[in-house]
Amino acid sequence: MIANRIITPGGAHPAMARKKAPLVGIIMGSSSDSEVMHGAAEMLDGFGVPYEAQIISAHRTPDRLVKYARHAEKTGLCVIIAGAGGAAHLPGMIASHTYIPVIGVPIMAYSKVAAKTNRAYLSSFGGLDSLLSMTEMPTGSPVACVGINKSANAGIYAVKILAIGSAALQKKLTAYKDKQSRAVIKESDTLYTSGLSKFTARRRRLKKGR
Ligand code: AIR
Repeated sequence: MIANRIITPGGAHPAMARKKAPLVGIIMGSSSDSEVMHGAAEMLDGFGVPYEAQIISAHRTPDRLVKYARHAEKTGLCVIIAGAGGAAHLPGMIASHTYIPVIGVPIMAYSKVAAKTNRAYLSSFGGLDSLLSMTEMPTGSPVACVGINKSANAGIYAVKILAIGSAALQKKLTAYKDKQSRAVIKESDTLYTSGLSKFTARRRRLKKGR
């Protein structure tokens, strides 16, 4: 059972009262997705939203997928972020098994091991296969979907869903947006004063130094 999702002016999400119990479930089809999916975790960390992460494959562990849906409802997860590459059925299948909203992260599958052995190491369709698997869900079983590898956006979107019931998260999201705007304006000021050539040269230098 999910605890009463009511607005608590000035307070945290009501479910947060459960001693940092996870509110978001991050799942991925393979350990090879973890690098990409880490972006969602970082975002949730930034907003102080507790989450849990697991590997569930719709094809390799189909029974576990059904069990996870039950587990998610029992734990009281409010949002599930599901990432998978290739024939990415994980978000859709989880969504079919639960009322919890699911945000899909299409992943451009990449294998370092395969790259070393010269086998094909990139998804033949550059992640589009995965994206379409998520967005083309049949009517009645929707999945929200972010761009290819854009797990950070999935994290922010999960926070936005949770913010419906949390004035504290609403405040944090507003501050996040303000910070973003200030950073862009600052960059634009620098560009304006230094000129495009100098600005670009400096940017290239900084990128190289990374
Ligand atoms: N995958 C795993 N089970 C079902 C699917 N669609 C996906 C993973 C990963 C890709 O297959 O989500 O993106 C390649 O997985 P691996 O384990 O071969 O690296």
